[in-house]
Amino acid sequence: MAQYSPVLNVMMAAARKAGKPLIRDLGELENLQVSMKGPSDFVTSADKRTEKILIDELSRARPGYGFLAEESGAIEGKDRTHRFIVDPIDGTTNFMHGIAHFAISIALEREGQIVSALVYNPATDEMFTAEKGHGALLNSKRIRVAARKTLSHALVATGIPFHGHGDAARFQAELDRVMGQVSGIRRFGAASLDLAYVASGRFDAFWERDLAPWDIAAGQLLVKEAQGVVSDLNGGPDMLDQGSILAANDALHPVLLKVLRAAGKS
Ligand code: 2AM
Ligand code: CA
Repeated sequence: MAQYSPVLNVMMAAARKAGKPLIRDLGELENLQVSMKGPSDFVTSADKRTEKILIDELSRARPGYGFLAEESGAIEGKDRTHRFIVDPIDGTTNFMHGIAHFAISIALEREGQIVSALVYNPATDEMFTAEKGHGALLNSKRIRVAARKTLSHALVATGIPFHGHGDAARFQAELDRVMGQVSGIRRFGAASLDLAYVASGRFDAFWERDLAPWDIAAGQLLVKEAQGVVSDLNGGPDMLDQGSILAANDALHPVLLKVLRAAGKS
């Protein structure tokens, strides 16, 4: 088989096209930090422009496919069996602050299953891709989750509930439990990249709650195809519906799930 399926090539070309102007924007955002006006309108328009480029490019190549996208919501297509799940800028807060840790995330859902996925950070030009049954790649090189099996050696990423959202007390309880047992915790602020980093063995694990489907649709396939294990935080397969996720290798996943569940009961 060729390294990428035709549809993944289409997705990659769309992400690269939409990503180019974001690099220019990042430079502009560094200047905007010190202006009184602030970067928020600028970011909103970058977000909308990025999503428009992605939807235009993807629909040109695959007319009829539907969409679920952060800015536009659900767009029904003539073809009811396919839709793209799109996050134009995941890690918007980082982007707004001129921090080069954000990504375009695109997943293709076929008959309810995610079959192709990419997470692309334009600032580092790292393109993480996966196709169901064909493994995961970073810039065309095969990736695998880390082999580390001891929890006390693990570097674990998470997301902190935002002001006014989610359950801060539950997160505190989870963090307390996990922090006491692992080697370190990271909070980088872009769920799609956290999952891509688990898939490529940089992080040993990642958990977060209150996420939207477009934050995790692509990243969860990257982890699975990199031979990792992904579940919602009840241990089931309903990450996209529940908005919670735990990703790790097959040794650490059950151990961390137990720790997080115990925290819920404390
Ligand atoms: P976003 O940048 O596309 O909003 C960080 O914990 C993760 O949560 C990111 O993937 C981020 O995606 C998502 N998120 C969802 N709602 C958010 C909000 N109100 N503020 C910051 N991040 C949010
Ligand atoms: Ca997002």
